[in-house]
Amino acid sequence: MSEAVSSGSMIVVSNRLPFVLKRNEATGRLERKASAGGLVTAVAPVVIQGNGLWVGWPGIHLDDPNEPIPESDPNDQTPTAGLLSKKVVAVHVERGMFDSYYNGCCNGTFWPLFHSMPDRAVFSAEHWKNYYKVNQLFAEKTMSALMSLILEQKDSVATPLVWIHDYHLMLAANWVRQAAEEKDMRCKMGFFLHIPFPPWDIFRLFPWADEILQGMLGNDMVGFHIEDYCLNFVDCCQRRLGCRVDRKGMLVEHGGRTVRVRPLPIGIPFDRFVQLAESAPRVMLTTNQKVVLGVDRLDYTKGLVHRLKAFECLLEKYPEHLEKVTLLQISVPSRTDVKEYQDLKEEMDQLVGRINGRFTTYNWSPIRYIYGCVSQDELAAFYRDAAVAFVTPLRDGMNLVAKEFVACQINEPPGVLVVSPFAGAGEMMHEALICNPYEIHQAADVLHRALTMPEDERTLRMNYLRRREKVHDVNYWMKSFLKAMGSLIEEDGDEVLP
Ligand code: GDG
Repeated sequence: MSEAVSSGSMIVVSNRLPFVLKRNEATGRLERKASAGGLVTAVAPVVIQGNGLWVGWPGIHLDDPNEPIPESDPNDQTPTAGLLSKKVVAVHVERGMFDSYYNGCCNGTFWPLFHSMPDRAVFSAEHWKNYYKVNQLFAEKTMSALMSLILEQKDSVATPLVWIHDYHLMLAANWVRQAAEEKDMRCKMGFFLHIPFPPWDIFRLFPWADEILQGMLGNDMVGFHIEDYCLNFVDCCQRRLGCRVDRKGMLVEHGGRTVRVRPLPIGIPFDRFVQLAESAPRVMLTTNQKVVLGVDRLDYTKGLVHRLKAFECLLEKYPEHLEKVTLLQISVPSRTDVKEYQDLKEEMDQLVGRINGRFTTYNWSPIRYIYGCVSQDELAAFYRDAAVAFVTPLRDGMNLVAKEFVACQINEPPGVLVVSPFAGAGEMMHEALICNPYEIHQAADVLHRALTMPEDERTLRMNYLRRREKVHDVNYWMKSFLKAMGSLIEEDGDEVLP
């Protein structure tokens, strides 16, 4: 599939830049550390080709915020290699304020609340104040980026596009819009939420819910992974703000404007994962054992404790799997300075120890637990050689692991995807086995079914799953966004209206 092309230059605004800055201890110089995520892979080329800009936090607190951002290393092969430092706008935030905004409000409030886990959410006026201020800072930087872009391209007739990402920046749009209007500058604004948008009954718990909705409605288009999240959002706008809405057309009227709401399910760089799977060496445990694979950030939304218990239940209920099946769980450390995440790590360590202590024999342990990050090559090899991917979040916006697994399933006969219905991926990947992670016994039954599924059924299901993900890859997602914004240039050069 050809790459997406935007009619106007794009300014991407995200909490983090598409790379982080690290200080080289030996030289004292700043260096870029690349990020290899699918989002960056799809979006960076559009920003670079269209001479756009990227606004975000550089991942480091600098004593001198004017210290220049380094250019990429000449050997850099990643998608952001061509992103010149003059096209990068770093948002520097004072350490205490950043901590309150990021750990406090984003990860302590919005993350659990939007994943429908309100008991874990902390509502603090102080954190909210800092969230507000940081969003203002991002909006100011975005505004100056927009001005410089318009000055640079003053002869261009195309309207620039501002694309704001995720729950960190739900308030930024209105400030940008108002400033642009005051200065008589044209721009289109879009927002995409990578996590679920919760139902009204959960969302209304947030004390400053009006401001969030108004902030999101500052955009021309608001995108979510799936239709359910769109409908939740539309519902909240109607019930909380009293907006006129059109559920069928997914439109919300607010402040004399009509905002489009669209499901835009994210995809993965499918072909890149296939290539990785084709070239990655074998890394599996032993040839006569089946591997059930789990890959997640260590996060309470991912259902890791439930998963281990379901696997334990499988070994109890179906002893034929003893010494034949291993759960390989890769848990990437995440938000390690937050107590809840430290507690989860402790709970996982104990559970792995208890289950292994209970079942281990002299030549087999039921669980291999990696607390750390593996390389993309290794990851692709694990995806390729696993018999089952056991993707069981309690709640998840989409879940890219499920998609990456099917892309890497190039062996004949293939393995089986088991996915939770509470992930966006569970909603879209119809040929996977669906498993409710809260029902431990049923989850064990589904896992048994996956491990004993006949080859022809595995092949049939996997072929459909792979076909869908290949077509609906991350570049398709990028195009869908541009199309929803009326900014996609089709191959024949025409703009596609929303
Ligand atoms: C948010 C939403 C939504 C994991 N372990 C390793 C590794 N990974 C990579 C995977 C995958 C990514 O991390 C995880 O993506 P998920 O989608 O599963 O989850 P979140 O990080 O929570 O992402 C989510 C997503 O945004 C996109 O919109 O799907 O719902 O929560 O790409 O490959 N990569 C490497 N080593 C590892 O050990 N190299």
